[in-house]
Amino acid sequence: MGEAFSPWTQKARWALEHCGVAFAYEEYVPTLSEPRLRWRIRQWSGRVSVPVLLAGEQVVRGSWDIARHAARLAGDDRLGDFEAVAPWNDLSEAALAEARTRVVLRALEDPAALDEASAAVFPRPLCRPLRFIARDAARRLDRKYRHLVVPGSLRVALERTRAALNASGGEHLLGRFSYADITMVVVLEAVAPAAPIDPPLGPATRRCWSDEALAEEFADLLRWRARLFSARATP
Ligand SMILES: N[C@@H](CCC(=O)N[C@@H](CS)C(=O)NCC(=O)O)C(=O)O
Repeated sequence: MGEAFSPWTQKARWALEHCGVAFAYEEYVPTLSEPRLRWRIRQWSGRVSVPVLLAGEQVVRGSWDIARHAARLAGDDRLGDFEAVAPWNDLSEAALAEARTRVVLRALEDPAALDEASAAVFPRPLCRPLRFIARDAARRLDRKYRHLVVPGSLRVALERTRAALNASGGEHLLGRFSYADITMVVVLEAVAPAAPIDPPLGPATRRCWSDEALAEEFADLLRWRARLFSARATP
């Protein structure tokens, strides 16, 4: 279960697909899907978040554990050495935490973005009158995740990615394709979203995710992503 637009879900889906693990994807709608998720993972209190993988009786929570699970099932090192990947995942988590709060705060300022979020749930004519529900959900997301923000993390992640790519031949962070590349490519969703998702981001939501100044400054990283996307199938 995941959110198609969420970089964490994208990490998990990409890892599963790269490892050839078959799975049935189910979309999660914040707040509305929460009771169903809690029931399925038998967790009645405390925070829940997605992605979550239900593998028989086993519940695998979070993109990192899902990627490790996928690698174990693949039985080889096609996602790389997870010890070497871990610092990249930490950078990615910090960058995405900052990006998420930025996206949520921008959406709160943008009625069109709130309505696009509602359109996933309500018929379009109801989105405007029910905008208060989307606003409330966005405020809740802000409260739930704000404490994770370390200002400047997004920029640090982009600068380290650039430096490591320059030092390793320009294509892969750890010399060959690994989960490190996946974790950092998805960070670029918060610069210029490009993940091929269904349904695609609406124009207002896309504005919330985009950062024109960073896109210009880190155009080399966007070109790196384009090369990776064309070199391999992405979820
Ligand atoms: N460390 C987790 C983070 C997952 C996460 O932050 N998920 C957010 C994505 S915005 C989520 O579930 N949001 C919906 C909610 O909290 O209701 C991972 O790697 O999967």
